[in-house]
Amino acid sequence: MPEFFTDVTGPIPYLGPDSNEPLSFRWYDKDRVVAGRRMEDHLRFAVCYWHSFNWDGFDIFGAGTLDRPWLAPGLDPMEAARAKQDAAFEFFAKLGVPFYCFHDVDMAPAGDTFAQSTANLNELVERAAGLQEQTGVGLLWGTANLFSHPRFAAGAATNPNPEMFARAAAQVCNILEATHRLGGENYVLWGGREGYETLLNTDLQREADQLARFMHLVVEHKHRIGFTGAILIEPKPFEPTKHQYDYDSATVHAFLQRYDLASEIKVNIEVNHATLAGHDFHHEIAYANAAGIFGSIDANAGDDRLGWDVDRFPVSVEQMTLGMYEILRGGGFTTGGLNFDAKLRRQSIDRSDLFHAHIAGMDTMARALLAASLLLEEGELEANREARYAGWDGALGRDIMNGSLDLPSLQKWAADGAPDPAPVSGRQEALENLVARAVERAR
Ligand code: XUL
Ligand code: CO
Repeated sequence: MPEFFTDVTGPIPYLGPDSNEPLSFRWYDKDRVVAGRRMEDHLRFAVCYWHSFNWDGFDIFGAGTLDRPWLAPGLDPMEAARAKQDAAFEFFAKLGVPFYCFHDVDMAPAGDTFAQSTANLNELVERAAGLQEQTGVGLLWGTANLFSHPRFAAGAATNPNPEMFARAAAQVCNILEATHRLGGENYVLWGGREGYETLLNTDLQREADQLARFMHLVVEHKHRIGFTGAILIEPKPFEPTKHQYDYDSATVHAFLQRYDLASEIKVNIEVNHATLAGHDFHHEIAYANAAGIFGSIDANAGDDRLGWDVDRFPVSVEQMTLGMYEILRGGGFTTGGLNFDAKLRRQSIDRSDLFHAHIAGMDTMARALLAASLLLEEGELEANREARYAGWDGALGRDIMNGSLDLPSLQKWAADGAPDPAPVSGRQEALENLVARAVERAR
């Protein structure tokens, strides 16, 4: 196959923090053991097919700017898809990532009929299986695009027309089976248009029931075909719809409990979706861990002054340290990983820009891992947290929590002359200094 990224030999080497070589890792040293695990196994990086290979830089104001020859109009769609696949796997291998992620339509062109689309997908999935074997790159997750085609304008599972539901289910059946065929470690459901624009035409109750039915169908089929990966929902509060049903981790958790799905489905948390929901990234992880539904991460970044999904590559070590800290505190990834659901800026038109973007993201996450594991190892944050709640392990705390004290008993406790409880410092600034010191010292 002809090379596409001819300027880069790869695999990108680790040359250490003092390296001036732009095409090198300064922090991501995949075999280095951190907190008992190789960096590569901790971070489980994945490149996403859609932003990197299936997007030519178009936005709502203008046409594509990027050099993606397989997206040019008029090509034979299957030939173009093969060229795209070759360039994608060449990139994964040269970058040196263990995983990738894709939507059905990123890899395979839609045919004139559903049967033709299925045949296209199956052919390219077989080809991907061969490329995975050749390169050693695995599939972190597959997913269905149920939002781009005009038929899904009013939603897929939540569409007012059951025929659209059926069409979406058929599509998911194909790509779930393809994900299984490719040894995918997870299957992701992003409810792209599962939401509403106006309540004036929307039946909330029906749409929630439909969405749950859809999820149950996916879970049933996962077990039927013996797919052992995790099913993950990716929360997002809005965009494209005004109100998305899978708003954030807490909303998704409530939905899963309401429809008896909490033991079957977890969440794929995306940084920029968390911030759009008005949360910190690490809040979403901590919530998911506390609820037992943490799955995987879409690593990217928003922009402090822009209220939409800009999907930048992550470059803030501080922000990512707090996220990695919550991930490590929860025990680290099992089937999940860090998928760069991030895209180049429209002016980054050199082929090598895709390498620079991923190197920045991977080094940022590697530094964040080092800082987070230093914080955990030194243990001051956890010791502080434990000391702060120590009263709950004493007699009063235990009796409140085990139900042996009712309101009148607590009234009696206060009336019997218990001393007024004295507030203690929350020490926020001191703790923030601990984090800053770890970020500075982590090597
Ligand atoms: C959209 C988004 C998607 C999902 C997969 O905001 O994040 O790319 O990750 O459909
Ligand atoms: Co995403």
